[in-house]
Amino acid sequence: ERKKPLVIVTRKLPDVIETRMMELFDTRLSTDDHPMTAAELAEALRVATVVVPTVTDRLDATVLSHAGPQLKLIANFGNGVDHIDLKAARERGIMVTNTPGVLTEDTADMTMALILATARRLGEGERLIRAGQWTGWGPTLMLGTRIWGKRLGIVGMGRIGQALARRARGFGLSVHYHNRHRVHPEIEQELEATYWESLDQMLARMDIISINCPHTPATYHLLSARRLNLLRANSIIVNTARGEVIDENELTRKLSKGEIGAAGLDVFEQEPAVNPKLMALPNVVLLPHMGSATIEGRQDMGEKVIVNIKTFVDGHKPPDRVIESMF
Ligand code: 8YV
Repeated sequence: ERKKPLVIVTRKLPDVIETRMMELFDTRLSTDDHPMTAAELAEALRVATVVVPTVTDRLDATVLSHAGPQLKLIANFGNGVDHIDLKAARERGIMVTNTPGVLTEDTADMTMALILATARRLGEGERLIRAGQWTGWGPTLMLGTRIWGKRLGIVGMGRIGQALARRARGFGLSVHYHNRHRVHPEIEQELEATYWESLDQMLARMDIISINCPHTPATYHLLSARRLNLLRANSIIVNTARGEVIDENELTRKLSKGEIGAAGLDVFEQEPAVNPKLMALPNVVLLPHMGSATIEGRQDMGEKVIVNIKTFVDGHKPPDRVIESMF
């Protein structure tokens, strides 16, 4: 019998996924669930045929330079691959796969939840009660902003952006979007979405902005100081994509000065560090990167990872290739 390839998993995954992986491959699981250090990652890359990282594993060119010749596949547990230096991986002939599709609806739900939470001040209301400071109902207590009839601008109209658009229509929002390419006319029609070729022009006219694009060199600080200046003073901005897409310091400054109405953030530039100034602001809802965090979603992601590895081990091309290997 052929020797099973060594698969190293960097973090604790759902039990069913770990069990299945142990059956299928020579799997080394994470014994104590923590983000791997660069040294631990380097060691994993040195010995494994397949590594299964998550967003907390920074696989930059330096770390990847430790990869042994046997390393053939990085099967990422997650969709975003901005923590992996794809160019360095390609140069070393390492294939990279991700888990698209299975976290679309959950992430769109969380985005909608953040829109509602910021507009209707859910965090503030909760904190009021928990602080024992609720003295009773009042006609002007905790007034939020009505979202029905308002304009939502989606930055990045991929799977998640489109799933958000469907939800937003149900809440009576008009849907606008900016994307590198205009989506298919049929989809645009179905979503009743208005395309803005100019991001600047869209930003200046929206009530709510949602970030749903990946973090790439082209989208780093896409919402720069200059662009944040274009937002209306009472606008709401939510981000379930990647912290790096928004200039977080500038966003914090503008929120503090009342130049932006509110923000709902699931992702940050320096996770898990969150700017203390953001934490001090009442009009900000903060979540610890929970966008895709459902029991079902994590299981689906794990199954995707398994299919990618299994297909690869069987000598075929894995379905969710982010880059092609040279082999
Ligand atoms: C995960 C994500 O929580 O898929 C992504 O890009 O950000 C989330 O679904 C995380 O990345 C898993 O590695």
